Amino acid sequence: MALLPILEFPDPRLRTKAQPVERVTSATRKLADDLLDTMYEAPGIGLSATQVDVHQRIVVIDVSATQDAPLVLINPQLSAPESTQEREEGCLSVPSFYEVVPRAERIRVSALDRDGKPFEMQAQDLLAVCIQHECDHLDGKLFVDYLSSLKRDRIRRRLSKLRRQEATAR
Ligand code: GNR
Ligand code: NI
Repeated sequence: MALLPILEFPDPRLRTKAQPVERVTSATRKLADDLLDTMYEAPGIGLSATQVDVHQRIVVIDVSATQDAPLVLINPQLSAPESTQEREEGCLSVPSFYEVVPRAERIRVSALDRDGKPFEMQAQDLLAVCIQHECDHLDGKLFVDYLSSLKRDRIRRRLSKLRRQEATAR
């Protein structure tokens, strides 16, 4: 069990495009397990390797109410986006800010699982949102990028202010 520090907006490392995993090894599985530990501890419903400064295409997700249905997606690829939904999103890299973002309502996903085995799934509703949110992270994209620059800059300023207050309170 290992908890990894999560990068926060506007850290430029969050803008890195992650590389495909060429071979799923014990190191890949260790990273997936550490991502799950970190996600559950946060707590969150998803986490990407990008957010812990590892630039490989790995994400973990658990949208279950009981937080006992971990999903590991390695080299995820989205297809067949259908319809749209607007849901309030948050992000562990943009703590304490929530905004509505437009996303596909249904998607198909192909990926490798924790054992490196290819699989496909369909997703809708919150799970579809979460997968799209995590895949964006792997491409260096954040949910705040869908907002107006006015809103994004306001979030950036408020987060910097919070960070400064934390620093001086220490
Ligand atoms: O914990 C999270 N909640 C969430 C809520 C709505 C849409 C997306 C998310 S993902 C987020 C965790 C996170 O930042 N993953 O990258
Ligand atoms: Ni996020």
